[in-house]
Amino acid sequence: MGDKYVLSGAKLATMEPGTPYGLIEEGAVVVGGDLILWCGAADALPSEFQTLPHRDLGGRLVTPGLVDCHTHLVFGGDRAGEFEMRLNGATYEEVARAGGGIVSTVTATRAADLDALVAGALPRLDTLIAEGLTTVEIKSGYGLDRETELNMLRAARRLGELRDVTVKTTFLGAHAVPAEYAGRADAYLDEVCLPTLRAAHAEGLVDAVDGFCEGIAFSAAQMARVFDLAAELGLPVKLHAEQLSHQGGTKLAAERGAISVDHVEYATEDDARAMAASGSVAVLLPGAFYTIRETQLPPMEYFRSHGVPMALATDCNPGSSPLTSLLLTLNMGCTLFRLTPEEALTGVTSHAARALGLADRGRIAAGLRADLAVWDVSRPAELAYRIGFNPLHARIQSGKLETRS
Ligand code: DI6
Ligand code: FE
Repeated sequence: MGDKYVLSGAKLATMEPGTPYGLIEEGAVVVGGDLILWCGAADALPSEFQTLPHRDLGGRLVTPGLVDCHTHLVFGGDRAGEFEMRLNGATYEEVARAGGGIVSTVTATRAADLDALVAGALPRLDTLIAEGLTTVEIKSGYGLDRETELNMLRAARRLGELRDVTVKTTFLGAHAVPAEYAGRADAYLDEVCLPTLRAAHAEGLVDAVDGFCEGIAFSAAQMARVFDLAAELGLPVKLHAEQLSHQGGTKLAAERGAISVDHVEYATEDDARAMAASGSVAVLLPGAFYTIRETQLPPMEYFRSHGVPMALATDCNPGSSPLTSLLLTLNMGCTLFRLTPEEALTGVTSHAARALGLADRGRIAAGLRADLAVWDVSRPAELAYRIGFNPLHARIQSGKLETRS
């Protein structure tokens, strides 16, 4: 077991249900190795911990370390040219149909080797970490051939070795149909996507399986085939569903017990019911909503009334969401989707952890991982309120405290 110490002089947003933010005004946290041993009101600190070294946080706010539960952090190239096209009037779908969009990033990603993919993603990861990130999900899906899909996942694993952060990998071979299989999506699944999923799983590269269920990508029936293999391999599933239109992906994902269903702007009340029944988290991605100038809001009221947990994530990707800030994501979740600041913070902590199937983080409680963020703010709402301001004071990953320089 590593260092044992007490964080004192802390205002704790534990994110434990029951009270707003699970707030403890004058709190303390006992860290032992990579775990939280105790947390609560400072005046209730058990005597056995009182002689440990104390780090006084001077009344700063402590939250769980932030979790970005939906990113495409690894890719080659960029799409600034496409950004310009859209501003000249083209829609996201038109750009995709004209051979741009996801497929153009595929070309750049195939041209990059493993080192180049890692080097390209590191500054994006470091930007997220500088805002208190402790766990991040990273998807494949810009290779769409065996070797490049495997390389993207290897790059994601390598990123987790290079930085003090937990990386969860997701296989997204069913992200788009590559040009060489245009009009032959099923053949792409049979000949490339499914065999590559088997190979990636055999190499220990896959923590979950995702897909893009959309008119410009894969149908629900095609996604069902990918999910069949995920089930055979014992891998959890999630889905990009109802982002641009209603395709029935949410129903399928819920039937398959998906850990999350993501985007969901066009989801219906029936979809919300199905997600509540399956315990799937709705992952809302305001960065993509903003970038493609979407106007259809996700059905937050149905998620609330049916008890579907809502997470927020960056969806960091070169096309629809070139966003590397979870703090800005909090602000966008509130301003664009009218989430409360508490819902937003829950969305990047406990609900984001749940969207990744991780029960050991996302809240501040004894027995959970000591992944924490310390902020120079006086109340939690300030994290969502400010735009373009980073108040991170320190990040604690697996019990190791790094003060921001
Ligand atoms: N939905 C998205 O918003 C991203 N992928 C997806 O399935 C877009 C990816 C891209 O445009 O590169
Ligand atoms: Fe995405």
